Amino acid sequence: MGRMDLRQGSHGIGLRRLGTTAEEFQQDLLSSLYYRRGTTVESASPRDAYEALSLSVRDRLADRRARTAAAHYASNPRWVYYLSAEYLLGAQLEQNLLYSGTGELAAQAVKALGRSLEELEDLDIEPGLGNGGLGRLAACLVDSMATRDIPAVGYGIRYDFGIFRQSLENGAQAERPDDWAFQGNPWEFPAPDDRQTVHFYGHTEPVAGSEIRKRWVPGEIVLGEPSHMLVPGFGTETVNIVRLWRARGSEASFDLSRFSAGQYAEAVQEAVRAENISKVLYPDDSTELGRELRLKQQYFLCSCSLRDIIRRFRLRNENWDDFAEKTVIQLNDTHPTIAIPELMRLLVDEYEVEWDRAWAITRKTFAYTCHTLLPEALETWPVHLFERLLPRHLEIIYLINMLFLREVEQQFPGDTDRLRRMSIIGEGDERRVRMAHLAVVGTEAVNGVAELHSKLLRETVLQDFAALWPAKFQNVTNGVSPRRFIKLANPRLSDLITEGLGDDGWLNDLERLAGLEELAGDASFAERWRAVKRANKVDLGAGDPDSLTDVMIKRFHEYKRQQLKLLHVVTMYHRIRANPGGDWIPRTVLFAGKAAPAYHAAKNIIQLINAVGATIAADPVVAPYLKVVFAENYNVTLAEQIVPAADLSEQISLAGKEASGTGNMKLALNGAITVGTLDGANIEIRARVGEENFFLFGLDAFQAAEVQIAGYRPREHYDRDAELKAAVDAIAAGTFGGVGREVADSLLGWDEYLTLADFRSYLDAQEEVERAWRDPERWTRMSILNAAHSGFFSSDRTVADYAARIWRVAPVTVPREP
Ligand code: HBZ
Repeated sequence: MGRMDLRQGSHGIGLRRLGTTAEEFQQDLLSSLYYRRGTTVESASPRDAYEALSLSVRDRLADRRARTAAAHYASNPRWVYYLSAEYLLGAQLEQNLLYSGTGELAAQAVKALGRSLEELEDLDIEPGLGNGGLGRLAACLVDSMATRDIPAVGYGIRYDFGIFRQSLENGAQAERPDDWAFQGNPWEFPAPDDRQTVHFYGHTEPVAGSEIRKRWVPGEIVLGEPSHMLVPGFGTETVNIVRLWRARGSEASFDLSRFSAGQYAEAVQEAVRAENISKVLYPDDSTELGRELRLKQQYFLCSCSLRDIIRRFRLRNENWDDFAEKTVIQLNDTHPTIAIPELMRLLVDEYEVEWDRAWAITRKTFAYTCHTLLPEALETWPVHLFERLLPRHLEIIYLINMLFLREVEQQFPGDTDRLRRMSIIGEGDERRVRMAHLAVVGTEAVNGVAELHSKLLRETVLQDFAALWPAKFQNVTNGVSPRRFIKLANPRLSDLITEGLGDDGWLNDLERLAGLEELAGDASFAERWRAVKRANKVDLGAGDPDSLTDVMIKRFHEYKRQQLKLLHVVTMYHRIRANPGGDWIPRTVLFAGKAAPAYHAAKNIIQLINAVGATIAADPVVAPYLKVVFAENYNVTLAEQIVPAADLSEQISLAGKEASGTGNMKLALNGAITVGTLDGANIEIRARVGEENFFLFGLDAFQAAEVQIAGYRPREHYDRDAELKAAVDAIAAGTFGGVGREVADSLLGWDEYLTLADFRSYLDAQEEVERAWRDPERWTRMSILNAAHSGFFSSDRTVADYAARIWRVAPVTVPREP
């Protein structure tokens, strides 16, 4: 591969064109097996068959990839570079069969190997290179960028170990490493020619004749080796790439003399240290640990990617003044923010661009997306750590900060408090670099991920910055890929929608789902809609398919309030026990999600859920009506199975805490009805699907803030509400096991996320849920209308918004095969 991928396609080389008939596909599959796996039909293992199939499918995208690269090279377009420490791409085989249009051919061809497509799809391991929503958003956006023909590269880290594998041991979360590529990864193209060198530690030295430029003498040198995965667009010719960097020791990191002296461990220790940089994804999704290795990962990603971006720029351009015209770099949260001082360093120190000019280029090149409001998730790094690890970057940050504060001082003379608040360097017990401030100062645009989130960013966390640069702040509401989360995840519903709308054009024009509105009143269509949901529930096998399937699937975090759902479950348990003959609606409550391994309170909640579930399952009075299921190891693949089967979507975070949510969108698109607060994108979902098709409860963000300010006392709610008291007491008494005490103590003691304050309102909403459920026609209508009016939540629309308002890029059409 190397740099050829940019310069030319395969035309003129006289490559054999890949066939389009089942026989030809079969031929290709057999050659993959024979020549690339080195085995035969007779001795092929299932893994061999999977690999051979994957390679044959990948081949069918390679020609499109070559034409894409050629078209991009020829037009020298403006590029989008998406920098993200995480990508949750999901399984690749089924997606690439769909996007290459070879599903049918492949199904026939694998029969010749005596295998079924489903069996081979089960061997497809997903690269779990992300924690949650942020990583999955990156994957949806690269999908939609390709679908919208936007010249783009996603840059990330190729972790050896992705997000840990979760299992339950005695109902508690246990973690095992995720060696996802243990058996190889057929979807990846290594590109060793494009490897980069990354420096760490050391010191800086003045450069003769320059006040500003410095020479950085590093103390450690590491290699970054890229490989890429193909990112095909749907219904278009474009195939973009995600380029992932893996750390390697340089040749010099192997100490031959030590090895010869028998000191084997010492001989490789430097190489091991280097390779540790891309060894493992940090499994913490909302707290900042401030670990040195994490800052190393971040810099490693940024340094490799920027050099690669510059290499690509220089293939077709010479003048640095064109850089910001040809390049936009989107920072996925603050994790890649070190790219800002790194670009300054490259321009000023290495390319000898004058500081002011370099700063103008840098500021115009970057844009920053913020994904949180939680203060503990805003990254800061101790100055002393920076000084040791990235001494030159700290000097550059100081200079950026000085010039920035001068700008603030001009606008707000004498306002020293403001200067202190806005400084990139925070002065507390320990001086720290505030990455979000650096990200705002060094970019052209800053966006939140839902209307409310963007508003709260402007009015709270980044208020001072919004006052200084109001035009910089924007909203781009998140979205999800309708290909992965409807077409692939829910083939039955996809077929019904296509039939209802007359064609499958909705797959890349999702607002066309609105056409389902007129079918919502059609009894036979509604009947079939219900049958699809039921069949999906049978497939999932979580519980009685006629029960109300109530799902809460997301990372475990106190702000998301799985504990509120649990209080509801315990209350239902009490009610049924008190009145066994009541007209109860059977429910299956399905939880899935991981807790950060160090997040004790979240792990307690997992354990308590399982304990409550076990108690209910063992209770012959309650079990017929209520079942609690915890699905282990939540990941993209599992989401694709649960989402189509959901009736009720739990989106119950404390208002003002969930930046957007994207699971909420996936579920609404698949006809689940939301019970939720006015938080994140729930607000926009409700506005679109209609308030009568959404179960609203709880404080809004403003009220929640007022409650906190007034001094929140959870005990008042506990004392006032007998059912709440009974639920908390049962938990505290250890009725469901020992961890109950700790969970109850936290609820009664401080209840940071106002769970008790929202309890009664939540129960009222659940009663409304049950009223609606008792009327199947009403429920089905609500379900259809949720799907019909969620077309806005396609990531194709998200990407179109970024392209028009932030990136200002135009699509490049890739010509079809001649
Ligand atoms: O990003 C999520 C938000 O919580 C969610 O509301 C939003 O929809 C989604 C996409 O915009 N944030 C995350 O998933 N965050 C992380 O995974 C994370 C990972 C590492 C960190 C911090 C956060 O150091």
